[in-house]
Amino acid sequence: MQSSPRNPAVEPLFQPLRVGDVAVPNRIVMAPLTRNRAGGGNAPTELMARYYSQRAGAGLIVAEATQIRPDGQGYLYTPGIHSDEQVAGWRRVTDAVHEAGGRMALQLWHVGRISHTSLLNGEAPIAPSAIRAEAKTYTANGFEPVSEPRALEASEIPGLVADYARAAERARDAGFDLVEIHAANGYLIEQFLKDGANQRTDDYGGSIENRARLLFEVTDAIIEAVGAGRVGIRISPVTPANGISESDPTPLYEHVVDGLAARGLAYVHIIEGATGGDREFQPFDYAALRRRFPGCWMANNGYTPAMAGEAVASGYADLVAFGRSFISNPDLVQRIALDAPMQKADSSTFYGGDERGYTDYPFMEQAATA
Ligand code: 8OZ
Repeated sequence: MQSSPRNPAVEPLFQPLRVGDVAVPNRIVMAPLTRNRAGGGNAPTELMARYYSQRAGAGLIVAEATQIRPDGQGYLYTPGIHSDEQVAGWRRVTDAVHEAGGRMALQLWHVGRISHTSLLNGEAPIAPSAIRAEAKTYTANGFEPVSEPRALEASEIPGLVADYARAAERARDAGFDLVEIHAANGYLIEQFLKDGANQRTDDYGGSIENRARLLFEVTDAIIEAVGAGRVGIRISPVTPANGISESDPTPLYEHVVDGLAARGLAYVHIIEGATGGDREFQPFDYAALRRRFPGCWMANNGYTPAMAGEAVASGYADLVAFGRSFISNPDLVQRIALDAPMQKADSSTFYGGDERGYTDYPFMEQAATA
């Protein structure tokens, strides 16, 4: 059935592909989605294993953003990948997804300045420069403005890079097929990249080469740990998410993508426009950027199945990531193949809570008999 979908416009999404070292049966990716349902010690739970295994029909699942170390956390109840308990929790998740026939990447995250002292034992968040973001985070007191960060010392950077590599090793030990470096949405790596957040005067600030230095040091350390064929990265050249800004994104991202191409990364995952919002937020030539990268190109942001089919047919994208529609349609791949109706996602249950709005969205057969 999946090899001959009812709607010819989505046929290109059902061609298998190699993504670095990993073979995927279709081009439909579950986007990383923060759901704030980790358990004690920020470890993944059985409920999370159920949620992800329900969605194993995806060509690839990119698990939610996961902090690489304690000061990488910016919101309550997000999972980590720095303790043995967290590795054991993720192992139950990847086992469940693999048993259900799926493949899974872990998104490696450090929030940088998008955090609050109450989540960091009273310490200030770290950032390239001591510039507070115009952004809110979610703490025990609800939504609160983020705290003023402190500028990371250059001497602290080797330890940070090593912690990214250690997290990648732990992800491999937890059974993930790939890791995805989170270099998007106004978090730490993007704070270094973009001039609205980086005013450093050392080797990590100023020129494009310097602002991209942390990204490449992290990428190289992770490649060393798990191999380039198991590493992807997420970027968002023009997003305003979490108060980030860049005065000249085109040359910055040409430099970034050229460096990623030279390193043979498995994939680049790109958010077009404003994250979760306007695709046309700011003009940017995504097709020109894509032509600089020979590996797999994963497109994201507001794609319909027909748009995704066209993006793959045209050669622009190899994979397309879907977010909201995967929340409310665990069998999204089958629904796309059958041109079946889509269920709408309830945004009131996106962040935090229990199984409601998480693992209780019906599959098609259930929906038909409900
Ligand atoms: C929504 C809420 C909290 C975090 C991202 C990790 O934007 C996130 C995130 C999304 O990349």
